[in-house]
Amino acid sequence: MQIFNEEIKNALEKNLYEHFAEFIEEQTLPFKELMAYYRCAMLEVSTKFNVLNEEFSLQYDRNPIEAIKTRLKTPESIMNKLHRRDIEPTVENIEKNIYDIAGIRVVCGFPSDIFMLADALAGQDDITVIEKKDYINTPKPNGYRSLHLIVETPIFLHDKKKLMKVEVQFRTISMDWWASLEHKIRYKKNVTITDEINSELLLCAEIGAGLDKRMEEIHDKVVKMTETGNGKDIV
Ligand code: 0O2
Repeated sequence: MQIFNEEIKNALEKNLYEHFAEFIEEQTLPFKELMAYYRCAMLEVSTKFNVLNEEFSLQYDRNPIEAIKTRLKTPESIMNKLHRRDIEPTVENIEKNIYDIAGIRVVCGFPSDIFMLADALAGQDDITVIEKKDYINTPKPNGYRSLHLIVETPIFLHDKKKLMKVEVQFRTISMDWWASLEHKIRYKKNVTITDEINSELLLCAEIGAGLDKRMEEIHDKVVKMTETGNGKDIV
């Protein structure tokens, strides 16, 4: 009986491994291809921001963008997201259900630059905005601020055009600084984040938002002074 059970177990395991090997073989190439498409889409959109920054630099002598960061979601993170949503892990399902595989973070000097750049991107005739989450006018309860857009952009392959989704997160320097540190603090292993820590994080986010507002007001004042010629010597 024992030997019989062992045999069944071995057969089942063999079957499982064979299935797994088949799955990897079938999905690896299409998965790599899909990730390459997302990488191209990410390049397309980040080039658009570089062009906008260059244009502003030439026309208005200023750069609204402080930094552009790009990242492709890792296979592990994609699998976790599918698992969380109870979606079968196939390449088709990844493309159909996950919108933030290609991610671009645009870090700006002032909050108004964020909305100006988002409008400039949305206005381009090859871009379609699929989703918009404005966590600047309506911050998350924990204090998180950013403007998130999911856009669709075409990539041109040798024989076809493919529409790919890209997530763009727009933040000011202070929003980016807060989000990076909050993420580090919140995801420390084996630590429970208390209400007190949450309140402190929220307070820091609010201080950051206050500073953004004041810096923007100072900037506006200086721009007005230069426009009227009033502040030549002061600026
Ligand atoms: P990663 O590695 O940064 O991409 P969804 O992605 O739509 O299923 P959700 O929460 O509705 O889930 O999306 P949302 O609100 O658009 O936020 C997604 C991303 O925004 C996160 O990506 C973070 O990058 C950022 N984000 C959102 N909320 C917070 C926050 O409270 N703190 C920080 N630091 N970042 C936040 P991922 O998927 O978490 O990871």
